[in-house]
Amino acid sequence: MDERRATRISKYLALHLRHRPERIGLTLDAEGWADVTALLAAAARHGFRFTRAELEHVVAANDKKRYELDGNRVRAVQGHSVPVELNLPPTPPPEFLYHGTVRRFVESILREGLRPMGRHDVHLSPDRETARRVGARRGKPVILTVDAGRMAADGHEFRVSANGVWLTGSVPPEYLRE
Ligand code: HQG
Repeated sequence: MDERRATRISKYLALHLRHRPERIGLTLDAEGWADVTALLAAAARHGFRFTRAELEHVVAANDKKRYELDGNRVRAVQGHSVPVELNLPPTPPPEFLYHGTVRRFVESILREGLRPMGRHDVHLSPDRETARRVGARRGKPVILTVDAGRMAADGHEFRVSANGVWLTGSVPPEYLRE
């Protein structure tokens, strides 16, 4: 498939499986799953037509494995702003995790900690290179180190999404350094 079309479908999925299912009259269940037949029909009704084969290709080839298919169901594995219960088990994190951001946010982050902003959880990366890419979406990246081991020892819960993103509710400033 043409890479531009794959990206277009992926962005369409992100919008409707993470943020605004109601925009096309789609319903997600409590765990974020949408019925594939219903999704394809809703998209077509709203002027964007793609096939099940194209959906399968996008899910399989997606650079960050953002989506998962299970029979006739599809969902985003993380990144939601709509309420979903992904039922990921609490998992002990590595000693350090990383957060990629940009300079203009750093002062506020070091003062008030990392907050989930529009999403359910703060997203953390397992390595500096991934964090650098996350930060680079917004400008010259700045990488913050999160003392995840100490957070966990102090009772904070961590989960890891199917595509390797570490999730936690918030990161207080005392666990953060540049
Ligand atoms: C910042 C992408 C000021 C935070 C990526 C970030 C990731 C604060 C922005 C995933 C703050 C939120 C998530 C505070 C946090 N003061 N700024 N107290 N706390 N921020 O997009 O981590 O392509 O919601 O630094 O690869 O950038 O969508 O989070 O800049 O995995 O699959 O507020 O999104 O994945 O932005 O990215 P986001 P993120 P996908």
